[in-house]
Amino acid sequence: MFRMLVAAIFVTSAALCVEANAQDTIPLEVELAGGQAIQLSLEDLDAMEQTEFTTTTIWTDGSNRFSGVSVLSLLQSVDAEGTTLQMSALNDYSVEMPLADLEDGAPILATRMDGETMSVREKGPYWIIYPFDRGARYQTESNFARSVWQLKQLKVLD
Ligand SMILES: Nc1nc2c(c(=O)[nH]1)N[C@H]1C(S)=C(S)[C@@H](COP(=O)(O)O)O[C@H]1N2
Ligand SMILES: [Mo]
Repeated sequence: MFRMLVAAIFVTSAALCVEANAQDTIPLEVELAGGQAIQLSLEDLDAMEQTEFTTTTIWTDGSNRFSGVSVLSLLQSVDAEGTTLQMSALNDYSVEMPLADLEDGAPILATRMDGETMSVREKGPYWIIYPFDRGARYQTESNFARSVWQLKQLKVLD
């Protein structure tokens, strides 16, 4: 009986460890217009040029520092060509935007808030964020709709 209990505790804690580490291992999928799909790990994203800004958002309290990769430079680094970017979340929320709307450093694919990775529960592991506090032109309904949290895939369409 005691041995079974110890075994049960061991199995349970092993399962919890897997869950705790899972956020770091959810890859971002980038699919190009030609159909090629690239999987980027957090490590891959960290190896790219980093962009950060501090802003308030309508979903968070106070100011937070968001850091990660500029969506424009991420797509340029994989030679993405097309007209439209489709961004899809783990919950199958999905939104499309013209590639031409991407600016240098806005939005970013945030990998961290205040230097910490975000769990799925905290809208992670990846969150599209605009520098909303930079000006009213960033605080638009379409930018809110493009602020996809729990981001799973970027897909470039022709
Ligand atoms: N993953 C995910 N991101 C999302 C959404 C969603 O349903 N799932 N809704 C979007 C839309 S349409 C808007 S307007 C805002 C909605 O934020 P709210 O639900 O806090 O109003 O987040 C955007 N990001
Ligand atoms: Mo929305």
